[in-house]
Amino acid sequence: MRRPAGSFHDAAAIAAALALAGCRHGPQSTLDPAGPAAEAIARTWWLMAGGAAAIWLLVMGFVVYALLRGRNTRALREPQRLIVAGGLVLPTIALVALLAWGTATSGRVTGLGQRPDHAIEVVARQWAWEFRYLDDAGTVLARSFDALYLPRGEMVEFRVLSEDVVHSFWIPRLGGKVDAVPGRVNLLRLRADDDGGRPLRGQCAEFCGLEHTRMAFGVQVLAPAEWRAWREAGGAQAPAP
Ligand SMILES: [Cu+2]
Repeated sequence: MRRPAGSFHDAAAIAAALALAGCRHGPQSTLDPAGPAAEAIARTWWLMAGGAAAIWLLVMGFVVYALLRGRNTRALREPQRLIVAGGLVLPTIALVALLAWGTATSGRVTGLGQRPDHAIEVVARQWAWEFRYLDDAGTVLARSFDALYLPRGEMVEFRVLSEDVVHSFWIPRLGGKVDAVPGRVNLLRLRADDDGGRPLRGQCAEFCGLEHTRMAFGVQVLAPAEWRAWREAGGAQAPAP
């Protein structure tokens, strides 16, 4: 027997599932960062969630106060003060603080100004990912398809391009996303530090056609020496992520 949709039980079950999913940390959880860029994003997320919760509690406090005033409908002595403080000053402070934080964090998220140790060319096409592992001269040493191999603790520059439509390269546990645009090379620098022994997964984050949903790839983080040996061998005996 199905309960009618929208019942309290359904809502409670959905809330519990969401809460559990948040704790369990899937392979694409932005709240389970495995590198500096993702850490900066997660910290911003918690900051915004905390700030939003504080503002919500403040407003709810006012609501409860207003309800408890009961029949005492005496007008505020200076209502303009509340409007100026709550409608102008508070949002201005909150938004300026957020802008400053976001600006200070953006370098960490994009890896701008950081010296990359390696370069990997990311080629997106309907509906697969190709990864080309380059040496310092730009020669392709190894390739992998729908599976990405990274050296732990080393900064990698991803040169992201597309062969057909716009895709988006995203490994939530490592950092932000960057679009793969035909005719352009977009750069993103990411480092995989500690994956905590939990799997990482990347996903195309831009609807790119009917098979878009299957455009995902596993990410395997290897010890640097192991990764180098794998790359030097042409990526032949690739351990499956
Ligand atoms: Cu795609």
